[in-house]
Amino acid sequence: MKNAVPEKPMIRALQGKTNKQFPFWFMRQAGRYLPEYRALRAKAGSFLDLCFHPKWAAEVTIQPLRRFDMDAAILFSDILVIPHALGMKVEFREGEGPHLDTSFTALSYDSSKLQSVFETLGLIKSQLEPHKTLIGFAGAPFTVACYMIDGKGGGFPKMREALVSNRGNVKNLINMITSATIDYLDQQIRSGADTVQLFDSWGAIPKGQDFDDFVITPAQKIVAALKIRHPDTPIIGFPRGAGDRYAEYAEKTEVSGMSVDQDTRLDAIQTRTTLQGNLAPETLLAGGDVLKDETNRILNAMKGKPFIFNLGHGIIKETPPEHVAELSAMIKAFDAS
Ligand code: 1CP
Repeated sequence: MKNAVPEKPMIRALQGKTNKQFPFWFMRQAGRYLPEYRALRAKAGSFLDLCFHPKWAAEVTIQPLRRFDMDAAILFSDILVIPHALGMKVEFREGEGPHLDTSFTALSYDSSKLQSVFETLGLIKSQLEPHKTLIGFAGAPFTVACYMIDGKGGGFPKMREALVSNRGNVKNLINMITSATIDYLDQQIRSGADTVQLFDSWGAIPKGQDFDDFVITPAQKIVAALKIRHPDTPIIGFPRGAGDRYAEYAEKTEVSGMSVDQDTRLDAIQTRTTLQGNLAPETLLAGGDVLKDETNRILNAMKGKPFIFNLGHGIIKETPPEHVAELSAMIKAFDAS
C-alpha cells in the first residue's frame, strides 16, 4: 500500500533527494499579514482560544495554502503552549506579545492540556492533498526557557543573568522542557505530522560551552528520542543566529534538515544536511527588484541540491500578500534540477 501514496517533495528533500522544483513554505505563513486570518482572529477571542480551537486552528493553517499553494502546511499553534502545559499562566496581550506569570512554584507537564492540538493536526491532515507536507513544531528548550524565566519577549535579561549566576537552575528547567517536548512532538507525529521543526529563535544567546549544553545537547536528546519512536520522520532544527556553529549543530544533533536565517550564506555552511531558508523577511516586505534579485541568488546557489525554500525568519505582518504571491510564483517557475 505504501507505494500508492504520492511522494511529498518536501519529505524527499529532507531525505537528501532533489526535486524538479524546490519545495517551499514560509515561517509565519499563517498570520496577521492575511486579511482572512485577521477576520478569524477577531472572532476567536484570545490568541490561545484560537490555538486551542481545532476547527479554527486548522482553518488558519490552511488559509495560506489556498492563496499561494505552498508545499507544506505548518500547524497553527505557538511555542508557548509548553509552558502552559507545564502549569504556567500564559497570556497574549494585544500589541504587547506574550506574558507569562513567573511567580510559579512547582511545574509539572500535563499533556491533556494539549489534546486539542493533536485534534487540530488530524483535521488539517484530512484536508491536505497527499503530496503536501504537514509540519508540526515546538520551541527548542532554550528558547522556551527564555520566555519562562523572563516572562516576556525582549532582550531576556533574566535568562542572560541566570546563564552566569544560576547555571544549575537553567539546566534543570531545560531538562524539564526537553522531556515535555519529546512527548509533545511524539504525539504530534502520531497525530499526523510528517515532519517537525524545533524553533530555537534565541539560541544565539548562549555562547561557547553554553551553546553546547543548552542548544546542541537538548536538540540531540529530542532527535535521538524521536528517532527511536519514528525512524522515518525527519526532524528540522532552527538554531537562529548560530552563524559559524550551524554546521556543527547539524552534525551533532543529526537533524535531517536545518533552517538558516538570513545572516549566514547557505553556501558557507559545510554540511550534508538538507538546508532550508534563507531569504530575509525584510526583502519580502520590500518586494520589487530586490526581491527578484535575492530570490534568484538563493535559487541559483542551491540549484541541483536538496533544498527547501523559506525565509530566514517569520513573515513581517506589514508584508503585502501580493509579494508572497510573486515569490511563490518565482520559486515554482525555477528549474531546480
Ligand atoms: O495576535 C496574534 O495573531 C498573535 C501573533 C502570533 C502568531 C500568528 C503569535 C504570538 N504566535 C503566532 C503563531 C506561531 N508562532 C506559529 C504558527 C505557524 C506559522 O508559522 O504560520 C509559529 C510556528 C510560532 C512560533 C513562535 N512563537 C516562535 C518561534 C519562531 C519565531 O518567530 O521566532 C516564537 C519565538 C514565538 C513566541 C511568540 N508568539 C507570539 C509572538 C508575537 C511571539 C514573539 C514574541 C517576541 O517577540 O519575543
